[in-house]
Order: sequence, then C-alpha cells, then structure tokens
Amino acid sequence: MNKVKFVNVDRLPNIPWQERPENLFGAPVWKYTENPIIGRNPVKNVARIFNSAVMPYEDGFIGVFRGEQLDGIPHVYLGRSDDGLSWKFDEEKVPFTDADGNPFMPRYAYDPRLVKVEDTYYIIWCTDFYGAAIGMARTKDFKTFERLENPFIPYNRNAVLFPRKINGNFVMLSRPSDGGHTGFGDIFLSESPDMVYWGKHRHVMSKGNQWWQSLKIGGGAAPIETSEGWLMFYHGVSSTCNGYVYSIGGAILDIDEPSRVKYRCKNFLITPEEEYEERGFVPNVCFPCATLQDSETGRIAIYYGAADSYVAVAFTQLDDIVKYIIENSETDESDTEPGIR
Ligand code: BMA
Repeated sequence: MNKVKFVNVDRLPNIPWQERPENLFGAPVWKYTENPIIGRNPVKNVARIFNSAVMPYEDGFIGVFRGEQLDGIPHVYLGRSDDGLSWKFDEEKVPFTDADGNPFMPRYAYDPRLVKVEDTYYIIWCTDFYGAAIGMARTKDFKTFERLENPFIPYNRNAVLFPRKINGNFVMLSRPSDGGHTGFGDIFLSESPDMVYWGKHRHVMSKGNQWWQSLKIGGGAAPIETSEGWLMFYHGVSSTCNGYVYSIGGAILDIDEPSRVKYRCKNFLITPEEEYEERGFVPNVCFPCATLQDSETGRIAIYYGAADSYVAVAFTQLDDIVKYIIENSETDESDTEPGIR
C-alpha cells in the first residue's frame, strides 16, 4: 500500500502530541497519559464538560463544549486554548440568535460538533425540536451565532457535517433515534445544496456483527479526507447486563460516494479501560466528537468524552490507523451498496 496522505488538510505544527508508547496492544491508538484534560466543575455553573469538539483557530484552538449546568441541563459553551490541552471556557452559554439577531436559545443542546466548510464554521448539536433532533448554527467570528433551520424531523442524534461539499452539495451524517436511550441505530447521510433543504438520503452503515457495536452506532468526529477515502471515527455501543458500553470504531468511506463503506474495522479502536472512562456520571463511555490533524507529520489527535464526565484525548498516525482499519476490515453488502433501496 502506498503511503496514505491527507487531502485538503493543513499543517498544524502545534497539534497536541505524545509519542507512541512501546508495547502498544491492539489498535495503533494510544491515550494521553495526562487524561482527562478537562476535569469536573470546569467553569462557574457547569458541573461537567464532555462530548465536545475542537478545531484550530487563529494561533491556537477553539471549541464548542457540552456543559452540564447545575440543574443538569446541557448547553453549548465556547472554550479557547493555546495548546489544545488546557482550556478556558466562557461563563455564559453560546448566545444563539435567529437570522434577525434576536435571541433564539435551544431548550437544551448536547454533543456539539464543530466543522468548517469554506469560510463558515457550523455548530451541530442535539436539540429539543418536540423531541431529540438536530440543531444547527453558523458563525464566522465566534461572536455571533445564527441558528439555521433544523435539518431533520425528530428523532435524530449525532449529526456530523463533512468538511467540504461533495458533488456540489453539503453532506451530513446522522443517526435516526427514538425519544429515549435508543436501543437501535444506523448511520445515514443526507445532502443539501443550501443547508436548508436536505434530501438524497442514503444508508451508510448499520450496527455491526461484532459485539462492541452490536446495539447501535453513531457518527463521531467529522470525516477526514485522505488518499484512501474519508476516514471516519464513530461510536459503537454494546448492551450489557450493567447498561450500555460506548467504544470508538473506524471506517473508510468512498470519497465521491460516501454512503459506500470501503473498509470497516471489526475491532474497536478505543474502549473504556481507564478509571476516567469506566467511572463517572455514566460509566463505560468513550464518545468521539472531533479530531485535529497535521498534514506534515500524519499525526491525529482524537477528542472524546469519557464517562459523560470528562474530555480525553488519544493519538494515532494516519498511515498506521488506515493500515489497521484495512487489515482488520469486515464489511457486508449493506456497507458497500450505495445505500438506497
Ligand atoms: C448517548 C448520548 C451521549 C452520551 C451517551 C452515554 O445517548 O446522549 O451524549 O454520552 O448516551 O450516556
């Protein structure tokens, strides 16, 4: 296999990084030894921050964070960092407005993703639209945040935008759900010419045969463009006698027709093993929401929520992770077909 290259990915010399440890077991992904990077009570009136998304901005990093308020209701908070590891948060939630600039706050907002397409940053979260559904907003300056039309009717969660248009349209992954803790779930994608009207819905992949992803799956970080296809980190859930266990998996989607899965790793890449992943508000959760990557070195930093209590980081190298996914790939017809029936 030729060396895998990032496509449309910039240099990021200050990407958080730690060298790969010796004696790494399983997938070529290793957890930051100083995890978690965000502990409890991280800012006034917020008890926990987890399931959050970051990206490079100006000379440092910016992020949208799921902050669980003291009344237990989650909202989106903005955070900034010089090094991607140590974060300062705004004390006020992100002030979403309508198109006229009038306040238009969601009743709750959780699991935010942050994706830049062309010159605009999009925030996508799970909102209350007469039930759990997808909320979206855009900003160019991280000062004003204009909400967009909710793309889908309820129930839906885990929407993730691709970082560029494909065949002229915006493309978004999502996971149709129910109003509760959703004991099922496959990943679909939808296209839009304008971020208002969504259609051309396609099935991408279903929950897997492997036990770690046998209950449901859902989108995680924004897909990363590479010479092998779109590298996607997603979450997979197993149902045990003690509740759900959330692990992180990897797949590679076709570049021009991303509803076709080229490779899908049968093994999890990250599973709850550390104290901060196994113990917390909801134990046994590793929930990816973002990555950072550096075109020069092939380094990737994966940001994930741990135990619905903390933010943690793990590292991998593009070439190694793609090779591992390909070598351990197991797909079926519902993965590789175009996704329409
Ligand atoms: C899912 C989402 C996530 C959460 C996970 C585990 O349904 O609500 O925000 O991390 O459950 O509690």
